[in-house]
Amino acid sequence: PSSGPRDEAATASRLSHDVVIVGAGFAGLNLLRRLRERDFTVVLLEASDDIGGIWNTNRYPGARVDTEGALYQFTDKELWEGWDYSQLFPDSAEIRAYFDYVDSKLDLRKDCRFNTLVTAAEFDATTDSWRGETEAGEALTARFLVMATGTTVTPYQPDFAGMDRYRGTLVHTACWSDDIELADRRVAVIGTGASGVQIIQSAGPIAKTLTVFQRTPNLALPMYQQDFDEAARAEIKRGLPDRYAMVPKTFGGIDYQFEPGNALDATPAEREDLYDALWAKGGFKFWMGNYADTMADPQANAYAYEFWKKQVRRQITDPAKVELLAPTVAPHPFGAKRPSLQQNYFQVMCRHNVEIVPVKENPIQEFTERGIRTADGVEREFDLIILATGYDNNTGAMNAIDIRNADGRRLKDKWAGGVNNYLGTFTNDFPNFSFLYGPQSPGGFSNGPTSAELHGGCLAEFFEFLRDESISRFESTEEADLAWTASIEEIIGDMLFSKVDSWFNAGNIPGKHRQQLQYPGGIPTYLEHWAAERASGYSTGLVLG
Ligand code: N01
Repeated sequence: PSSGPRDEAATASRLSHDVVIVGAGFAGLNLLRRLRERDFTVVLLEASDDIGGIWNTNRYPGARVDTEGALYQFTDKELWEGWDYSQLFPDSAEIRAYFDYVDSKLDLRKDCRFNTLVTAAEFDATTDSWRGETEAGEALTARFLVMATGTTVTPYQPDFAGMDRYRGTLVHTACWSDDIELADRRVAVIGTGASGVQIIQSAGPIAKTLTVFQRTPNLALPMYQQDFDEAARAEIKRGLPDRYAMVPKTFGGIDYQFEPGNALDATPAEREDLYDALWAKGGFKFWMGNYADTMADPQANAYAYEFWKKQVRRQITDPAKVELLAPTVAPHPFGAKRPSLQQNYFQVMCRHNVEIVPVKENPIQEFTERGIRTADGVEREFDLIILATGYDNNTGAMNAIDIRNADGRRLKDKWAGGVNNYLGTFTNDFPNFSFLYGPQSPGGFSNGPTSAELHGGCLAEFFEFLRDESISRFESTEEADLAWTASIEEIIGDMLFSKVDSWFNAGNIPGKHRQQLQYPGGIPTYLEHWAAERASGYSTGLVLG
């Protein structure tokens, strides 16, 4: 509730902006655009030197998106009709070029401030506004603060013994710099998630030696990369309106659905036919286009794993690496960790200059001056060690900022024992504060640009409602936050995602409260929740004042 009568006009004139957005990726830029159209005064603060979010910072060799480029863009005709990606799965440089293109159309950079790290933000209950502080000591005030800080941003670096002793080059994939050479060097990669798979594909063919410290094999799926000529580009463009029309109707905000039937109800021949067809299509279709029970029923999931194993083992040319890369017994339910897309990963892993060290059986004991010693006592020497060890996903970027409510309570402390949000957007006790693509939103389970547009669209509409109704303050109720968390737990309880530690459930970070951090109900259901909230005048899970 509001703290009492106040002079709205006087308060507004004291605020530097209606809205401060933090983060210039798809989510932040989309919201900037949508709020500008509604005549809000908005500034977007970005820690790095340009727009593009993680695509501006992720520059390691091989970094590319694993959503088809056709869907990895904004969906309004004004933008897509003038843009073509050159490949089915564009690389990070081409996605940066896309952001340049968007800016050339929409002039977004003019409302962004780059190299502007937000270090703190505090809510002021007397003015119902936020005061943010930057690293340079600048203060900004706004009615509403929106974190569009991304979900895969804050690098996670395990605490290996002796790391500071190592004299070679040590780099996390998120911190890559262009002067790092792979060619003819003795390279180590720790981690085989999406980042690991991509950098291994780049390093293996050119490094002198490549040693991969693998804890869990990646159940990667075929990418089937394609280069597009002009005719292919034109054909893709013709299909875009229909594909975009599907996006809000699918679980992952993409252009295909899970197969309606269940694997358990299909005959072996029917299953094989569908698996063959999905495999041939490539991309995530074998995951998010598979039988509906694949992510829920252990037997259905086991069928999928057996097929995956059969396909992948055909690509493994070194018999000594078969069990390491495609084990007889599934390392975890297929798809419960986010699979990667691979182009020639298994071939690269089978090269003579590539060694796989299974660190579950033979853990990294310590870093030495020259390299890494494993528990078996063997020291391997490297010129370059690459940490592809992932991120403090979902909450890392927000927790890095000292965000406090009016009583001085820190968001980070509030979330330390578990995250409770409403709609993955609002959290009780933090008025006029919201976030996009973050914890308990469909973020990690959905296509990024889809989430940016649909989730961001809901938030922009909400802000417009507040302004139209002269409402200066909102927050979610504690009951709504708890109910949202409970609904997530209920849905995920029936799925296999919870059977393995991953960044979906914070299990990738030792000591982090383990909890499902993606909304697993799918985009259509998520949008229905927003629609219900809207229909109630935003009075179901929110308190307006
Ligand atoms: O991180 P990850 P990522 N000792 O957490 C291992 C997006 N993305 O950066 O599986 C040894 O998936 C860890 O092992 P385990 C995409 O959404 C997309 O690769 O925990 N190993 C795992 O192998 C993706 O899902 C693209 O047993 C350790 C790896 O490090 C998300 O970002 C490209 C370890 C971490 O994998 C994260 O991907 C890149 C330790 N102490 C990223 N600690 C696209 O293609 C961790 N590991 C779009």
